[in-house]
Amino acid sequence: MPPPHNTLKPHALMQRYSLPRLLAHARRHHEDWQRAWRNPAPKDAYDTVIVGGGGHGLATAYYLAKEHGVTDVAVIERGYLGGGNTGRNTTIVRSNYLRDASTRLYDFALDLWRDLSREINFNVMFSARGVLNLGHTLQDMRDIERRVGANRLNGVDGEVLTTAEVQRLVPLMNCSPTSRYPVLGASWQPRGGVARHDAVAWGYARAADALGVDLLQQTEVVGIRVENGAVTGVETDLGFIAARRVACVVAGNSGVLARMAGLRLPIESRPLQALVSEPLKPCLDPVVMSAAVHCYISQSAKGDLVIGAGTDVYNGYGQRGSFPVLEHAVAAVCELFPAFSRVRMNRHWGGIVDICPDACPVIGPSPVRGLYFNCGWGTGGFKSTPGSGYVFADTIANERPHPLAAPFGLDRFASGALVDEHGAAAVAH
Ligand code: FAD
Ligand code: PYC
Repeated sequence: MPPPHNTLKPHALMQRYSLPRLLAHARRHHEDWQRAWRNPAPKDAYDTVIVGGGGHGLATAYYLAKEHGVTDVAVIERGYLGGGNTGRNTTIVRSNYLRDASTRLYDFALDLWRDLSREINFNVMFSARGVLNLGHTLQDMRDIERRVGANRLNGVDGEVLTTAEVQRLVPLMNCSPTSRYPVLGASWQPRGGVARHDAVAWGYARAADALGVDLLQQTEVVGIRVENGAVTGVETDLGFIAARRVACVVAGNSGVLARMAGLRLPIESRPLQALVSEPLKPCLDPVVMSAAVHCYISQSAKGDLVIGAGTDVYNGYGQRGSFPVLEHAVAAVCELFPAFSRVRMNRHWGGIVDICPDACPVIGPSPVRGLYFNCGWGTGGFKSTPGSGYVFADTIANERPHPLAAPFGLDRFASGALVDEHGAAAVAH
């Protein structure tokens, strides 16, 4: 362990933590760890196959087993669990959407977040530190008032704050009336916050495994077999796995999976980037989002600033984004928080987000019998992980849409009953 205040000189620190000593330490203290989940060989057939081992796929598997007793389930993940958008997002959780259908869905998820650590016996570090959505123009403020009003009608917490109230919550923010886009106020959702994203994947994985779900990592689905209009299983790089039901939960790869079954989804896949700074002492308590200056920022429990950007303007499947988008987000952070201009950035990365024309998800059956899709969460699906898994599991088990999922079927793109949430998505795309 390091001495309490690191009083050692750099060369003494180097000696104390030299590579051989670190390796010896690792050997001594990392022995006999139990596996968090089994590493089973794939069976020839399952009742239900879930493609995609992100938070949504794992949560779906957990609730299928826990709530519906469906345990003959495999989650097939081509990489490692949580290695997609689940482990790449900026961890913001809130439910302040505009439309009734989406507000209810996200608020159902928010309720599940509050007890999730206990539910799955894994600390997901949900921290309800509150979420601010800043307004910089009169139109922003009108939209904020409308959205907070709509939230309250749905029983969702929300307040409209003045500039002075925002400044009290975030003393470091530049709220000067002479700034380029002055902060005129904000919406404030106190129950919103952040959670530790990879813990969510690990927690659901361990809990699902304990209920008998097979987690098959490093296994890629390369085809979907359909006979007489019904799904019969998936082709993987390890061979065919039969299944009565197949649920695709693959975020930015949803279009690719749909094509394997001869379907086209109204989804575009785009890179979305984020970055983290070096750790700082606590200086930013709530989550701050600005759709106008355009950045979102929070401080993690470890102290680093977690910063997000807009999507790239082109479609793509690379888990990296373009430099101008990143530069724009960092410029926005410096504009809102001049003190952060001296903070060094440690890492940045990208994920592939799946965006529907109305910025809302697809949860439900497809025209192929037994084939389900949960996708289109775009830039905002982390917050819904528990709720999405819960309602999707219910939809699959009962072979009809859960009432909260019903407005989010694929049929809305034919009927025209879209649920436009571009404003509340709060991320430029
Ligand atoms: P993923 O976690 O992407 O899981 C899908 C999995 O499917 C992947 O692991 C992938 O490897 C696997 N897969 C794909 N194809 C195959 C195949 N053929 N065979 C087998 N497996 C396959 N949302 C918020 O609510 N708040 C935020 O602050 C936020 N910030 C974000 C910031 C960034 C930079 C990004 C990229 C996203 C952000 N999001 C946010 C969105 C959120 O991360 C996603 O909506 C959510 O995590 C999607 O979860 P998922 O389980 O559906 O997808
Ligand atoms: O949906 O709240 C959100 C969000 C924040 C950052 C990316 N998405």
